[in-house]
This record gives sequence, C-alpha cells and structure tokens, in this order.
Amino acid sequence: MSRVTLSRYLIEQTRSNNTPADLRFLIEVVARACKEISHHVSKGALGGVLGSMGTENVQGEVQKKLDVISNDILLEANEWGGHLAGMASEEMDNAYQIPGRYPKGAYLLVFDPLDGSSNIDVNVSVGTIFSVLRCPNEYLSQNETLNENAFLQPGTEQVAAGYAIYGPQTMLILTLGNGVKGFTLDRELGSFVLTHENICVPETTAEFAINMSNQRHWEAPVKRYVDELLAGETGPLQKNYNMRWIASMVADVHRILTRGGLFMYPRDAREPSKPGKLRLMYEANPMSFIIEQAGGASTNGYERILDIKPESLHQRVSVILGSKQEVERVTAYHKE
Ligand code: P6P
Repeated sequence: MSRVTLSRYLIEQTRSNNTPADLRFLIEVVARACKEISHHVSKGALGGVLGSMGTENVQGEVQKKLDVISNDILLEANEWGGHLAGMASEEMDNAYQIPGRYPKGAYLLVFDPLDGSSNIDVNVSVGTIFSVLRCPNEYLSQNETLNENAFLQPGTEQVAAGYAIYGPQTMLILTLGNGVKGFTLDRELGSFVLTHENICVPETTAEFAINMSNQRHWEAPVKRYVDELLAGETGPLQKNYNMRWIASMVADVHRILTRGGLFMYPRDAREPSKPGKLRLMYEANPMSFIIEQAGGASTNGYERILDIKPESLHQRVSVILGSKQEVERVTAYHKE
C-alpha cells in the first residue's frame, strides 16, 4: 500500500468534510515550518545556533538563539497565506498582527516555537507546540488591528492542535478533533509520512513524570500522591512505579502518548502568585486536546484544563495529564 503523506491525509479529511481547505492549508504550512525548524535544530553547533541571545522573553526566560529563529520561521511561513487573523507565541509579548500587505483569514495560530529549549545545548529532544482557534466574528477585520481578546477562548474551542518533536526521529503529532495521528519525517522525501494511525493513551500506567526537586514546595494533594507512588507495592497503590523527567514537555508527553504515564507540573510555593509554570494557551491547551483525543485526561487538579476560560495570553496553569486512571486519582485528592 502506498504511503500516506500528511498532504494526502489532509486532502482526505477535506473530502470527508472534516477539514475546511483553509485549515488544511494552515496545517500544511505549519508542518513545512516545523521541517525547517528541524533542519536548524539538527545542525547544532555546526549551525552556529546554539546558546543564548542574551535577551529574555515575556516569561522572563532566557531566549535561546533557536527560540527566536523558530519563532521567526513560523511567523514568516504563516503571515502571507491569507488563512490567519493573527498569531500569538510564547516568544512575543503581544499578538502578531498580519501585515497589511497580506489578506487575513478566519483562524488564529498560537504556538510555543521551541519548547524545552533549555535542552538544546545538551542535545536532548525539543519540540514545537501549536494550537488553532477560529477567530470570533466580532474580531474579524481586514483593516483593523486584531484585539488580543480574540485569543482568550477555552481549549474546547480548538479546531486543531499538534506538536513536532525533534528527537531521534522528527515526528508531527496532530489532532483535528477526530483522534490523534502520528507522522514521521522522511528526510529523503521531505514529507511527513503517516506512521501512527490511531494513537491511544493506555488508561492505566506505572510511570510518572514530575520534577522531584520541587517536592518541598508542592501542595498537600500532590505530596500525598507522589508519596504513594514512591511507596509502590508497599503502599495504598499496591504496585511499583517508574519515574521519568526529561524537562521537555513535548518529549515527556510524547512518551506518555506512546506508552502511557502521568505528567505533572503542579503549582508550588516557589512563586505562590503563579498558578503553575506551564502556559495555558500554547502548552497546556494543545497538549490537553491531544491527550483527551487519545483517550487520556488533563486537569489542573480541580477542573478540566480545556474548560478553563483564559484571562490573559500568557496565563500559566498547573498541569496533570496522561493516563485517565491516575489523572482522576490525583484530581480526586485535590477535591477532598
Ligand atoms: P523544569 C521547558 O522549559 C518547560 O516549559 C517544559 O517543556 C518542561 O516540561 C518544563 O518547562 C521543565 O521545567 O522546572 O523541570 O526545568
């Protein structure tokens, strides 16, 4: 059977009326930009792109050269196509306005251009995370500046989400709201090829991911739950658990999509004013959409992440996602 490329998959989705042509075009453009980012990431020291810019982003985080390069690649790839009303990124304080010389479209693209970039200099997998929303009619205008409030929609409004992971293979994981597909980059062809037809998160797991160095800062429900995980078969969960923490959300989530697991980045006492470290719009929401579409679950400890009504573009959130049974357990502890 001939191999199904991303382009063919998207054409077939359009034919089955699941994916409007301009959304198909959007995904194709984002995928092409991810191929270019993969090219730069894989050059490493040979490309003169490692290390920091000596600047900070809106999060107050040091910007790596590749953060900025990746952000620019996504902006330049998407701004001219006529499918977007605007863009927003972890690397930019404000929403990106489509230049007046280009037509505007009906979608909003939100992304973390290079998540986990602190891992780049040590050659550990990183990735690009993206989320697609419709621009509400009241904000659609060819001539007026896009109001940032257009982006402040709950994750349930996403029409597509995905990530590219730049690891031993470069893969694109995509959901259009009808399951999760995986595409592997064939560098000889230059195409993403469908290799994972129907990705499903196992409902149970014996593996968890959390940064244990923050243990003393966690709230009681998380401390209780992790203590039970560490107690293994001698404790109430009556089985032994393994732990992984890559400190690259794309890589940790990809492992969970592949073999199950639980990912936690809970709020902690280090910065009590912040509800968590990870960003809602371009990390938690797209990853939660993907995880739920794959049969998993995702909460902030109290409510479904996809139901959260954003109040600001760079809003942070606690994240507990992965195998449904464990997400439900630790969420129940928060509600006791
Ligand atoms: P820590 C990467 O900077 C990131 O945003 C996620 O990709 C990752 O899960 C998390 O932060 C790692 O945080 O505090 O363990 O370095």
